Amino acid sequence: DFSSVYSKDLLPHPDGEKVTGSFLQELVSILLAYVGKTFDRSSKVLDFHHPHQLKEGLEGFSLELSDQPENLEQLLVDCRDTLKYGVKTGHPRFFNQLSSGLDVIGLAGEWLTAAANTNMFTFEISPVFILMEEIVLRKMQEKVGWVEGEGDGIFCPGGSISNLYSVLLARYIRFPEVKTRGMADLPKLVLFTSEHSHYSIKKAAAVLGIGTANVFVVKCDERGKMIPDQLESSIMRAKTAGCVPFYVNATAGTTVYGAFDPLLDVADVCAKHNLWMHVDAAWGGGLLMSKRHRGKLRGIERASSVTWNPHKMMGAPLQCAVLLVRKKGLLQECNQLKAEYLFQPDKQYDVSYDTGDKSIQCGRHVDVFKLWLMWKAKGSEGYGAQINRCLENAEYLFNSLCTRADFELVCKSKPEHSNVCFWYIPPSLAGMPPGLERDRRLHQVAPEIKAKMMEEGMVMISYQPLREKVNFFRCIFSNPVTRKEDVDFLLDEIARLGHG
Ligand code: ABU
Repeated sequence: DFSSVYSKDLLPHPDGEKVTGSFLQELVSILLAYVGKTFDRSSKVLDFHHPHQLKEGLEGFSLELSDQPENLEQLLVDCRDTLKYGVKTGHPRFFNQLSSGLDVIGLAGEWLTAAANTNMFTFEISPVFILMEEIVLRKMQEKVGWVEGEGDGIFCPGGSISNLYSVLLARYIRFPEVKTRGMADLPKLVLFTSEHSHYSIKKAAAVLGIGTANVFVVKCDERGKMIPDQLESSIMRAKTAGCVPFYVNATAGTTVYGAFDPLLDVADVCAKHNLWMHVDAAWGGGLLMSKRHRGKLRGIERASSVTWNPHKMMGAPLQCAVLLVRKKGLLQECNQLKAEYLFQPDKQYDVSYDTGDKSIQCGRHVDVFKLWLMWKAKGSEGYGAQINRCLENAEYLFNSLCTRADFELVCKSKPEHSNVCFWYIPPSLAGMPPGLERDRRLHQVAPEIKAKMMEEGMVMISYQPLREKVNFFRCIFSNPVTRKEDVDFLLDEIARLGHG
């Protein structure tokens, strides 16, 4: 009973050791119960409440902060409730997001990271983590296919920031004066990305003062792959208009369709026009771990930079995202400001290990340890097998959808990644001819089913419209504990909820 115990009674209080141990043991019990429930198919994925309900407070769970300290019993109840009203993203029936799963070794890594509570900017305070970062980044560069001796990188707070770095570096290498003089003296820069690429490329253009209007959006084929001829003609059009192309983003694993741009063709176009080639493999990068699937990223070795998020397909706990850069030293040159209070050149060790000035951040969370630990636990082979399992589930779903009359695939061809996109066709729309009225009604089906699904809480999948396509479901497999029975459950649930 912790009802008369307060945080002041914990360590470093001189008598705090025992009570600290008991408190943390109690917390671990709560976390273990949560981990157990996460893997239990009979437990809910979520216990949905509207924002106003959570804000008003539920059964003694108040989000409000008080002036007086609350006792540790209350804090433990709050911890339990925080998990209770959250979403179990590691549940085998959570198909909603690219990042999912609850890897026990990854979790252990995250706990250790929190206990160490240090900062990645200097070797001085993160000696082990800095070296781990170097080793993990080198391993990832090897997987990309860069030769020994080239390659650099950094762990970033998410793929959008990695993509932002790539635009920053591409601009800097071409116009290094931008670092001191800003954009005023630069010509009209333009960059290229496909219509299915992630919105963070446009966001990077906005943040870096290039402007979203200077992002040329290149057309894709029906599978969502960039069309190289369209890229070439966009570049020519930009040049004719007096703009200066400097950067192309190709996507390896688009967010919705999971499409892979033809990287070799894009690399040829970039080489011809002397453009920086970035590959946003935030989602698709994980496939590099699989001998069976890595060929889908052929050409990535010709990229100048690569975004790769291990918190997606590799199941590392959020967040764990990487930018890899082919040219060694460029990150440092582009971003360093040599703050004297932090990066003193006269320290007693090799200060090239003070990697913090490569970053646009100052404080940087330790994201490497959990991945390093997971990689050790699985080995590269084990990681490959995990990726294969996820893609096998996607193929199983695709095959199941092919046999069912109440569902319709968005892309008729076998998925390249683990995204499977489809419509549910309720009996009221079965046999209805294609046209505006059918589209109008079909557009409402997925959101209505999703709303009911969230109220019941037994499974979770996302939906979206895409260009001319009305709302459809997107199922993602990145959780290795998901099995075929979960796929069957998903389809049966959608049909049950949508049948009415
Ligand atoms: N950064 C893209 C993640 C989007 C998704 O999980 O659907």
